[in-house]
Amino acid sequence: MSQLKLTYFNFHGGRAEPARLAMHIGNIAFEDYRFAYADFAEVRKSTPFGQVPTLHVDGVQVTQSDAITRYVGKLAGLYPADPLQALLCDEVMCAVEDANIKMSSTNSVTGDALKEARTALVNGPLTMYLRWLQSQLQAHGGEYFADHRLTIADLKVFAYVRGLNSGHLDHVPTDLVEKLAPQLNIHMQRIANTPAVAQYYTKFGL
Ligand SMILES: N[C@@H](CCC(=O)N[C@@H](CS)C(=O)NCC(=O)O)C(=O)O
Repeated sequence: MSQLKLTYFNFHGGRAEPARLAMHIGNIAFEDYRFAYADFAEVRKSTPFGQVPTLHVDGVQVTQSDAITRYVGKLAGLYPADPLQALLCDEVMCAVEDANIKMSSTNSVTGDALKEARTALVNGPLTMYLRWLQSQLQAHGGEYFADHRLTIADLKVFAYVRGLNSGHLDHVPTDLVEKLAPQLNIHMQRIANTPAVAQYYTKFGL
């Protein structure tokens, strides 16, 4: 088995959370290297794009969160073997990543401009993505996004919905998901209650 080291911020969310969860669920040993936000300026110097997460595989550094999640998802048995189910899984992950990028574009905005940008995001793209995700979930049986079982698409949406509900994103109402796409909260709870996921957060006292 390759030696794996995942580098990301020291919080339970964001772009590395699906990979962390996948490796925990799949019993894949890895170094979970977490750093404080204050250390980001230093850490980013060692990454090709000044971004995290990165994954070192036997010392070779790899970027791009979804590529990393897909790789560890395959190791963990959480990625569909069937090409069509893999396509559906990827589609959901890419849509969430597009939504992440739109949110990231507002991160450096402050004051009234932030309120305006986030409100426009909530009423436009976020509404669209959340409704679409809910419709995808329902179209594929209502429990999981692809393959009729837990895949990395579920882990990606789980981390995304938790982030939106968290109250850490200024001007994103914490009841947004509940109002627009309540099935996604039910899905989030289903994933949270999956024994390996529940055990993972218990380990951190959450
Ligand atoms: N496409 C990259 C984007 C990574 C990314 O934007 N990461 C954020 C943290 S979640 C970051 O490092 N931002 C700093 C920057 O882009 O300058 C991926 O999916 O890994």
